[in-house]
Amino acid sequence: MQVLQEVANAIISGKMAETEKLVHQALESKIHVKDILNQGLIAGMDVVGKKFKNNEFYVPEVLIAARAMKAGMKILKPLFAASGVEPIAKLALGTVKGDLHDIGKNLVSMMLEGAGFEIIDLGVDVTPEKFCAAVTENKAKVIGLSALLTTTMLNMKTTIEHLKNNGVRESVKVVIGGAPVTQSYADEIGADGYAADAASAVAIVKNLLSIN
Ligand code: B1M
Repeated sequence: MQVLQEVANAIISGKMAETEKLVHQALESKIHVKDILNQGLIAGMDVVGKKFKNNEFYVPEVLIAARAMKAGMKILKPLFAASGVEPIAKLALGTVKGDLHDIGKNLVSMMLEGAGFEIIDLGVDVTPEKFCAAVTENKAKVIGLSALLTTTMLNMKTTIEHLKNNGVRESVKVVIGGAPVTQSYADEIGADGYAADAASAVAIVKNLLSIN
């Protein structure tokens, strides 16, 4: 449908007011909320993720696109329950204990939200206990750990150990990322996945949850 392609294009070019106008237009045309979400907002963020991965887009373009996506989401969210739209899965994200860097984590959060996940953003300087509570209390299916310092990436290991010691490791997938983190570190500490950037994080989480 033409209007859904226009919603996606508005997101790709980061036009917030245009996105809002088109989402309202799509609703007035009686297009299903699910289609506006999947073929409009999510389709747009998908292209943004690919362009970011290919270095066609940089951080500012992604942030502007995410702002447009969030504006569209704000209109749709109150309609989700009545339309039977369920988030793909609940995911808790945070920057590990001792670490205050959150720009990358926020990008990952936006891309995952744009892909249809419900995000619990735990913020920065997140203790292993808080990550664990996101699983036991909020029933997160995935936890995402971000670290930007060689000193704090060690707290990824501590967090995984804490999950193990509290008997919840088997009930959650753990994905890690951040500039100093590597696949071999993920293997070493027993994480389920490692993502080098925000777009790969979406693909890796979907893969871990067997979502195509
Ligand atoms: Co800090 N800092 N910083 N810093 N900082 C770095 C990381 C550093 C490399 C700079 C340097 O020395 N060249 C260095 C770390 C050295 C090291 O450990 N090897 C450093 C240092 C030392 C420090 C302080 C210790 C400085 C000091 O006080 N002496 C201090 C530590 C504070 C603390 O955390 N306790 C500190 C503080 C700060 C600021 C507060 C000033 C600020 C953070 C602001 C904020 O985040 N709100 C800051 C910044 C901005 C940086 C640099 C310049 C930029 C980081 C960034 O945002 N990159 C950084 C140097 C650099 O990288 N050029 C530096 C952009 C962002 C989009 O990329 O975060 O890598 P990134 O995220 C990517 C991927 O890594 C991945 O996807 C993202 C998008 O593609 N990714 C994930 C990230 N998390 C993921 C999670 C996933 C999957 C993918 O799954 C869950």
